[in-house]
Amino acid sequence: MSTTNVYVGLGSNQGDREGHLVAALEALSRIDAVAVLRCSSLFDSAPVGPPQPRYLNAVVELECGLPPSRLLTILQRIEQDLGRRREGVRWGPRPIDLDILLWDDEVVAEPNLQVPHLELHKRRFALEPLVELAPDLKHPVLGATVRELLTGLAPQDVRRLSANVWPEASPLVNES
Ligand code: A4P
Ligand code: MG
Repeated sequence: MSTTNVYVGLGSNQGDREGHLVAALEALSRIDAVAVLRCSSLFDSAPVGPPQPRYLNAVVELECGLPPSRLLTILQRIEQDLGRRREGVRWGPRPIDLDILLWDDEVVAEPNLQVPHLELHKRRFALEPLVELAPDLKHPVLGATVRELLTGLAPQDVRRLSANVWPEASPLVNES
């Protein structure tokens, strides 16, 4: 089975934010064709979009043997299982949001899935954790590395929390 390195962004700004991120990771690690390779630190970030509580964000690196559309379906099921309801508010508050940020150096352009994520290069809350994991990754459309994209961004309120806030039992424990 051929596998791909995939980067998934996690965000939560409702309820037990940390608990939701950990639960999402645990759900991902239970999927046969997915291996969780590495996790970033946690980042506390001001919301982008309408007024709402602050987010907890992170990025994980997966090894994935599934096609992109299949992983998207799985991510959406995990979001639902963790209480996500789609209420039509774009960028509104949510217990968990799982976005596919990068799929190796591939470009995916399907009606319901665009990778790289269309907002990735504008978002410090996604780029900061991604740069922590893989600063030299190239954005396959823009041609710049994720570190370069981050350097060019306007300041946003994104605060790195200590790397070891993940609970000990969690597969999210950062090995760095
Ligand atoms: N979709 C297309 N491409 C992708 C992709 N690469 N990954 C489609 C995941 N989904 C993708 O998403 C809407 C549709 O996007 C999905 O049906 C899927 O087919 P959604 O999760 O239902 O709705 P959404 O999340 O409200 O919309 P959107 O545009 O995906 O929002 P984002 O980009 O997820 O932003 N501020 C901070 N500080 N931290 C955050 O994490 N997150 C958001 C949500 C807003 N503000 C934030 C944060
Ligand atoms: Mg989303």
